[in-house]
Amino acid sequence: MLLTHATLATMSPIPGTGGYGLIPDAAVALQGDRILWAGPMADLPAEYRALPEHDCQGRLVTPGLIDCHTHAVHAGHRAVEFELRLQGASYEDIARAGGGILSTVTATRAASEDQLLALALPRIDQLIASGATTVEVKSGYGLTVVDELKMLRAARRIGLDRPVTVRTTHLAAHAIPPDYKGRTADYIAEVALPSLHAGHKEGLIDAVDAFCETIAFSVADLTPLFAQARALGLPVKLHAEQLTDQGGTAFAARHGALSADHLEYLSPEGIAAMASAGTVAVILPGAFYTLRETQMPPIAALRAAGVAMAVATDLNPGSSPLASLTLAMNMACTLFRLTPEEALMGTTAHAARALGLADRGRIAPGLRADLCLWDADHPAELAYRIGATPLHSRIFGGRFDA
Ligand code: DI6
Ligand code: FE
Repeated sequence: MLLTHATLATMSPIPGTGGYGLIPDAAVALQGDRILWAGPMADLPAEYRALPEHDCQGRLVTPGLIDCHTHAVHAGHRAVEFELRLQGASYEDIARAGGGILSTVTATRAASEDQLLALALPRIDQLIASGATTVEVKSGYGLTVVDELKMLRAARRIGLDRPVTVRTTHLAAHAIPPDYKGRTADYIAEVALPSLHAGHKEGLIDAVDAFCETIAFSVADLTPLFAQARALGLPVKLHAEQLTDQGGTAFAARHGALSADHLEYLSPEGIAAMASAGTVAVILPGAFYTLRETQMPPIAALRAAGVAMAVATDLNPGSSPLASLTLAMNMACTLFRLTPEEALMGTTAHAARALGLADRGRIAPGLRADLCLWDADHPAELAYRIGATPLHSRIFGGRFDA
């Protein structure tokens, strides 16, 4: 296929094209699920001119968007908790009283794998409608070996039912279930590690994550888990410094983490550790917004240190019931002062890095043909609109959605 008359944001800047790698009146040649060529119409090699043509009529064309942090598989909702917070309860108060993550655990344990899949698909459809072509999905609401595996299997099946690549992340170290209260090391030994081994054996795990927080796990608790992940050859990432500074980011960076996520309370030492390890900072404005946080992640310092920033929805029933990547980009700009260019880099090239995927996130020869066509003529429009997604159409693996 040959896309013609596109306004291309390649996110692969070449001198003179700015950070978006913007090419007006461009063409993109696709073959199978790969990009063959992209550049100005005037430079289109003769050999591609005979390909079946799709005229983009000047529309903006970007890489397919990537949501690199979601908890899209879960049962139940937490609207009542939303009401409680509006009456003054904090996220931590609710978690300590046995609500919060643990209430979603109860609902998720009660659901079958088929039910979890059926509940996740409409959420994934909303992400797809906002331009997603790759979505990461975490476990973490099972907290038993059987239920963590059930979540991972449901997550894998999403990619069979929908035109989207799913990357699965093991997050058994998300919360300590009531029967392990005060026995964190036993939980890691009896649930987190065995579910990691079993899930890895079944090919269900692309990365390992954990929640490093006073209400969850400490760096010391997580040391055996990250050591085991690395021993299995699995990359790690971490929910770090969301509510307090636990030194989780520096710990994750020491394990070569793909990303550290949230980061509101990140210290200068944490930033330096990320910069030297090449760890991506995943910014999650939906959780900041929902919890009405006031401490902002240190965006200017991350930028100054050259740390790549990604933007994701954190789609989950408690702290971020957000199912739109373009709205996440808008929030990242308005709440955190990312530039629209950083926000789009954050849902394309940098999100790919946060997942360890070298074959997507930019428009360049050899990369996957995952593209979005937008009813927009400038890439800043994607982050600028609030709750309106100007997606015109999507190409996944070289094919337009039916
Ligand atoms: N941080 C988050 O933002 C989600 N998990 C985490 O560790 C929230 C999960 C939830 O509240 O259900
Ligand atoms: Fe999260």
